[in-house]
Amino acid sequence: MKLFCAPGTLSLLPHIVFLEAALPFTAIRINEHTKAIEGGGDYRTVNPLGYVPALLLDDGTLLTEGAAIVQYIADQAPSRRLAPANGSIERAKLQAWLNFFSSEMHKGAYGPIFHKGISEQSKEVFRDRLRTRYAHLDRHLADNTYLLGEDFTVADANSFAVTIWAPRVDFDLSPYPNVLAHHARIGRRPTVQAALEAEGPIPDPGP
Ligand SMILES: N[C@@H](CCC(=O)N[C@@H](CS)C(=O)NCC(=O)O)C(=O)O
Repeated sequence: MKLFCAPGTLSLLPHIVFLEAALPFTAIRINEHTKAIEGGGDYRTVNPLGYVPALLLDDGTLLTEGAAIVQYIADQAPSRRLAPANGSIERAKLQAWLNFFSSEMHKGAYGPIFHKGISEQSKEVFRDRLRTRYAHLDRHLADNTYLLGEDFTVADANSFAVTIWAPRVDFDLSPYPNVLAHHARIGRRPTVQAALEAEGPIPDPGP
């Protein structure tokens, strides 16, 4: 399996999950801005949408969307217990968190703040949105070590992969101590450290 990545992006999420699952994969770096594939080629011939992450399966199937990719990886390594069983209410709760990070946090807030064409005034609207979403996450983490309770799942990796963007958009996480503690807890996992190192430094300009 080939995982298309770019430093500083959501590809960190499946990268962590692959290492947690202990499954073999090849990481292929792309330039997020030019869409050049390291080693040659244009990424848009792989994923016409041009964004990462994307997972190319050995049979040629291309899977996009971080939330779908990490559930697929988790299901390939059930003994690692990275996602509850399909069809269970716990799995639906996991999907609710993955969707929360994708729609409410990533596309609904972080993405617009990163966008260079957006005014500072508009960015503040999206920082406000982050405030309500992080307040919700903070309340949940007051009573839960991990998002689904006592066990690490792909949802915790998703929280880490988006929350790491906070300093880059000048978003202050200090009002959310439970989020900060959870972020630090996930960041101490050897797989997370290894994924960060493998993804490499964020080029200038960042995403
Ligand atoms: N819906 C996608 C969004 C992925 C996404 O927005 N990736 C960003 C990096 S975090 C990207 O590659 N942006 C470049 C582009 O859209 O051209 C997912 O959840 O996986």
